[in-house]
Amino acid sequence: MDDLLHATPGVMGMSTALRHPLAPLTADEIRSVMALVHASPDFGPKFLFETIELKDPPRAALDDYTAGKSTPREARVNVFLGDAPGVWKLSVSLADGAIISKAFFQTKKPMIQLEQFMQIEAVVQAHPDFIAACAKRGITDMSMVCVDPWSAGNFGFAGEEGGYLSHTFSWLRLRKDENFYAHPIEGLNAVVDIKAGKVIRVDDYGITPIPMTEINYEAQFRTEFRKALKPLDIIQPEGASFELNGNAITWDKWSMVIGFNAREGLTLHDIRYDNRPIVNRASLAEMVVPYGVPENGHFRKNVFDIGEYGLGKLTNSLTLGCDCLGHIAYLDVDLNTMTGDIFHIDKAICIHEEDNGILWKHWDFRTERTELRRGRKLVISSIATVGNYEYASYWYFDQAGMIEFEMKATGIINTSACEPGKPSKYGVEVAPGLQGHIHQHAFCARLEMAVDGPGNSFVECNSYAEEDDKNPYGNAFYQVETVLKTEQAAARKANPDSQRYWKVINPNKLNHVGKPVGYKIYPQDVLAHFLKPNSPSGVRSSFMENHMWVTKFDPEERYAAGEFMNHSDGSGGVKEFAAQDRNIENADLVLWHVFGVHHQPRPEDFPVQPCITAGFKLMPVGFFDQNPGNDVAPSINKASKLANGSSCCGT
Ligand SMILES: [Cu+2]
Repeated sequence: MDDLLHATPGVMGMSTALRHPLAPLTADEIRSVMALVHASPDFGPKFLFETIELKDPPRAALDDYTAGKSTPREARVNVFLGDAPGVWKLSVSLADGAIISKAFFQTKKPMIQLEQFMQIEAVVQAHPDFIAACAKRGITDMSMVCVDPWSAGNFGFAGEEGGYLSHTFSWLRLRKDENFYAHPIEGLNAVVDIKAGKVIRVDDYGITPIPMTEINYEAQFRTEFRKALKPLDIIQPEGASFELNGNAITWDKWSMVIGFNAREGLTLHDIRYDNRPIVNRASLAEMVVPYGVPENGHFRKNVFDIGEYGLGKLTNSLTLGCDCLGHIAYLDVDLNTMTGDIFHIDKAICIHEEDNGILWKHWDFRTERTELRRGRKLVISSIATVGNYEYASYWYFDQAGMIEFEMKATGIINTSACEPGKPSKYGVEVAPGLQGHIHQHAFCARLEMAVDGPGNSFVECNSYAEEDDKNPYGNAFYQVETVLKTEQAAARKANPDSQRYWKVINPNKLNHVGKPVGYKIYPQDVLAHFLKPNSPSGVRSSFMENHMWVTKFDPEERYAAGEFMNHSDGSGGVKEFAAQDRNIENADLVLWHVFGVHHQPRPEDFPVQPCITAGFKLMPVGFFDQNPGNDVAPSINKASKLANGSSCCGT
């Protein structure tokens, strides 16, 4: 390869012998990548790091690992300069200590980095026009002005061409630790050139009084609490039932490998039940939060929290007994800082078991015999904070072959000010003079399917009422299954009128009634799409135009809204992938499921929002010959007690 850059002393000979080929890069591996780039004559120490992540190895690496052979590790690396445009995309061989490919994208912009958040606030606080606009609103202490670094989108405004920008919104904190989101500084935005470290424009849309009533959520501001409930302890006297070997986990009949990267956060790999593969790789690959407000600067709020910031880099360090209850295993993660240090997140991924109610039950009314199995689930989770919101991702695995993803959105709604009693048409007054705007949280899960191995097909299932001439009693309805054979045919919306759902089958593996084994996905939390397709935000959010996309697996087709999302023009996303219209019958498939929360804020969402949820389930359909939970052993939980104090079962 022409542009192969040869090894730099000190980064060769890395041991990869014991590392699972799908486990994330170690701190040492990330350090080696950074040293290699900084020592390279083609790059050098002034280069900044956007992301450094494992490049997923080919599937054969798993066989090598099983056979005890190490796998050469590769990293995907995006770098940029602080004083010039563009992003360089590199592949780095960790085994050889060499950059093995590089490509330069002059017009692309790196993601906004966590380290830049406070720099953006500082330059806005110090700008004379912004200070003057604050003074007009009665604000004199600029240290109390909180400036949130929103992404700027791609609106083509004069002066913004080609920039690496933030479009900011501001709030006023009245005293230390007080909830500043109760005091929006309405109608005042700044456009910041992040690399130049300067404000290029202050937009003042006019004054709306700042609501000054304190509405806090921190315990320190509350003098009274409701009577606490009695303790609820999760007791596992023999410990947890899962086994972790590095990032590989086994629990009950499940096995998988837990991954993590700066952009998607938590990823799961090689998900198997009873050693039968189901999903090769599962992640939340993109999300966007479109706000429905044309007023003031709010029309620009259309933020891609994964593609523009990265949920991984914004992941919380979790607290035992708070975020996670019971017998908890944590995984730490290591990422890169922009300038070349390790960014370590302690306790970033939480692994534990939860009681899952009853798995199944039947009482035979003739024999009066009852048979019941209690269910349990494995939970793998992480939580990211993106400005005002928290996104808590939970993957659940039950004992009957079901995989579930649940997103819990919490944190603080994005607020603006209004005249008391007169909220905007596009908002809801959650407190006098304080409103939350209508918006959605649209997520796109990317699922590399491998139902019972390679060679899968995509099937749509619709139910219909029978035609009148075949329906003498008017009760008849039936399901029609249709294999959708191309990417364009498989770009689909949900349809509650036909109870539409989809399944991924393996036509090469038949169950005991001669049908292909499969897994189904029911679109339970779909969103209507309100953005005009050719509008500045609509063109960038085109993945929302369908609830399901299916593409032929290509390891380079990774992100639903495109690879370089910040200031993107809408190109390079799943809509383009599917436009290739490849054949997807008996192929390696990727499902892109779009789901989310339609959020008209409530007064109850302030000052901090109780979790609202959206998700999906992958459920076996003919994958097993019968209920796979039949072999769960009967059990009685001896720690359970009657509420009056006596123990269960008369003992
Ligand atoms: Cu919301």
